[in-house]
Amino acid sequence: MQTDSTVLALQSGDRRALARAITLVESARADHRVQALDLLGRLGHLRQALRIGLSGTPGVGKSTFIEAFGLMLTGQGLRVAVLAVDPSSARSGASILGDKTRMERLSRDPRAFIRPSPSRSELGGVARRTREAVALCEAAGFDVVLIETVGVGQSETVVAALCDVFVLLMAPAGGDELQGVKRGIMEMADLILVNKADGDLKPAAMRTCSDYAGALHLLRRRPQAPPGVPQAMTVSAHNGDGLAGAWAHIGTLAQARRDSGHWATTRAGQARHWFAEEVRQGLLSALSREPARGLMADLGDKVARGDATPEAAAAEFLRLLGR
Ligand SMILES: Nc1nc2c(ncn2[C@@H]2O[C@H](COP(=O)(O)OP(=O)(O)O)[C@@H](O)[C@H]2O)c(=O)[nH]1
Ligand SMILES: [Mg+2]
Repeated sequence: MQTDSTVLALQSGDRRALARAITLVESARADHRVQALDLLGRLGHLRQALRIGLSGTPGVGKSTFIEAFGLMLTGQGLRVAVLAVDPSSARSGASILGDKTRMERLSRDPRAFIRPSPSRSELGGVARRTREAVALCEAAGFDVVLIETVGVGQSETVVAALCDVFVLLMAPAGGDELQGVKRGIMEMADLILVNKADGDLKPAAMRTCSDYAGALHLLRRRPQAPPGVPQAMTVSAHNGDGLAGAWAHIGTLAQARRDSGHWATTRAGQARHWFAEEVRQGLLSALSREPARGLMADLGDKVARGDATPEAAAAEFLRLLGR
């Protein structure tokens, strides 16, 4: 891959160049990694997209919502990228296909770009590559990057570290189910959208929404939050009700955060987080390579023979490795 021409093609917004660049950063091959780092280093920080994290359990309507919301935005002339962080290693081909059919119109829209989750076993690995994909989408001039994740607890935390605004999508539910939402996830949400507020489900959606609004009220107020944040609203991905209101709310929040400096502080903190994460991962993978691996085996033998205590051998290992 020619990195110079790749950078130019990317910055001109070429979607095929973007897709190829994402494939490069997702590759586990060492030579690809070198090229990927070079490419990422050349992108610059001239462009910033609004990064929106979207989480919700399977079936709440994430794909349907992204299709409708994405089309609304592209209809306004905005360019929209959709990325997924899927913690399940074996995301079936059928499920990706299902998403593609739910996002059929958006995937054919020239202003949109949709990329399924990279197939990796551990969430951390997926998230690190997704972060790089976000940077590539920004360089390609996308105005909005939607980062979708299935709500399984841990993945929300990861997505929250990737986005500027975090949206939680919920389904209409009976009062009992409200208890099932983890407090930590509620605390991360900037906006709770109760989807499927249409037809027979509308009354239940409205009830659920006011339940969440009440629950949000009980959370301690976040020091940086502008008035009215977090908020619960009803939407319908099917008929489009509430989507414009949700977008307006997100826009107001993003602007308030830019004005207060919170936006820049958050991004700086996120950059620090991902740096530390890369270091941690780098150290871990160095353990499975030479010279660490051999040293570990030798010292392990010593410990097994009773010639050294585990703690003394570990200290020696770290001393030798640190040299
Ligand atoms: N009534 C209604 N059904 C919806 C709405 N959004 C999604 N659904 C349905 O909910 C089901 C799951 O939607 P999907 O987008 O695949 O959910 P995901 O698993 O969160 O991506 C599908 O049968 C959708 O047609 C909505 O706004 N109203
Ligand atoms: Mg889906």
